[in-house]
Amino acid sequence: HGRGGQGVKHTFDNSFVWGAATSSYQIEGAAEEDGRGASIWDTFSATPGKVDGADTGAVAADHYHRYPEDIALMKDLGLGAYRFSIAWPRIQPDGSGRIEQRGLDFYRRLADGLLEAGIEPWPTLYHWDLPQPLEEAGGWPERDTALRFAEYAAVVHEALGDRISHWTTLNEPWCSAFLGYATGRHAPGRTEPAAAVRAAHHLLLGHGLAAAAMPDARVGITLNLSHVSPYTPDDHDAARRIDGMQNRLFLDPVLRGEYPSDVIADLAEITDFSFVQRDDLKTIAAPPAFLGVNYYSPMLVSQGGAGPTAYPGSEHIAMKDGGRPRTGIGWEIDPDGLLQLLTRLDRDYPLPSLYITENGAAFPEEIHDTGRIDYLDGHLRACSEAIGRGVPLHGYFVWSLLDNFEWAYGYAQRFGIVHVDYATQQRTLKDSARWYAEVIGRGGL
Ligand code: PNW
Repeated sequence: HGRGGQGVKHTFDNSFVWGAATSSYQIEGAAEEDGRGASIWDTFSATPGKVDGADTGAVAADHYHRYPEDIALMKDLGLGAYRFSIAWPRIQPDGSGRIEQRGLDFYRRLADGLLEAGIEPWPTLYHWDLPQPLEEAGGWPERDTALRFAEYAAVVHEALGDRISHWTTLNEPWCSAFLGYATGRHAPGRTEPAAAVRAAHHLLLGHGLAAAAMPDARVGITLNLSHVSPYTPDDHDAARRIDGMQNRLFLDPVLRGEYPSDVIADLAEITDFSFVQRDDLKTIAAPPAFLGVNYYSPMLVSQGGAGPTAYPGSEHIAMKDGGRPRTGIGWEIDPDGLLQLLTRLDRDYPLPSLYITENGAAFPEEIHDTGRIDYLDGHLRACSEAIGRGVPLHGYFVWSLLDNFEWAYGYAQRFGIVHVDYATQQRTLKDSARWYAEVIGRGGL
């Protein structure tokens, strides 16, 4: 600690990475092109009642065809880096074995176009589009899925390794495990708490095995973390539990090589962790090159919930309203929660470099999105403050570059700094994109 201090406010050094993020299923479309196989999100979004408006990612923002235009737009904004994800079913339509060259070629063209525009490509290997055949074999609750993921990672690394300097294995394994297998709000839509915990472990194992399968690569992982507070002084145990499931269940194995003992105890009636095999934690804890942090909103919790939640074993805990303003999707806005989270990470863990790999907001305004500018400005101030307090934060990616398929909300929720007219696929810069370009241009707020 000790860098900065009082005098240094809202400044980012020259090497700070200014980026924007997307993911494959949310923007690409072209779901049946060039040999792409089906993913769990194709299946899930085609199931009545799962996605608002019965929307699917079949066309999305048509980025698969429009990527040259999208790269040009990123260049105009002055982005230093672009975080995107690689669709596993484009590379291995069956989830293992056979490799689809046309899928690899697409990401090679994308990476080359970015490099030519002076933008660093930051691929994520898994942003939720599991090949459907692997779900049919049991999905992430099965250990074999982790082995298949490492096989896929090796294929992609072999093909693109010379172009990529920062790899991310997983995006938000909490969502994959607990929204996918506990609440069923996300694909594959299963509601099996014990399987969800196994999924969490096999996702983490997949991360570790993938990192080991990519020799000499700089490999990190992205977690969705939150700042969890008790609603009243009587709610400290509720906060401990939710912090355990949301944050420490993922942070501790990756950064310390162990599962938190209190979380294991909390889950005792659901699972005994016997799926953890010898050396798994060693594999998971191979030091990551960086930790990606996705932050949107804080959590305020109390005793007294009822029924199934995204937190197996914590069904008796309720999420409370902190009384702060909310974004269009209904998430509370609290930049201080990001500052608290970042300083807590620095205090409690041996940290590698940190990057905010997602932060942003959904608002209904089409072009004049002052709410989004305020949101981003507030959270960047929190980043700057954290850096001033010694947190090793080296970059920031806005979620999202483009309006896109917002999972269970479909196209109704728009996170883009660039507006997409889905009827014409026309892109229009929102005021927040112009604002962000100015921030990047001057290297800070
Ligand atoms: C993240 N939750 O998703 C994802 O990484 C993005 O793909 C997504 O578009 C973005 O945040 C905005 O939602 C989340 O319910 C989805 O806790 C849901 C939750 C958290 C993150």
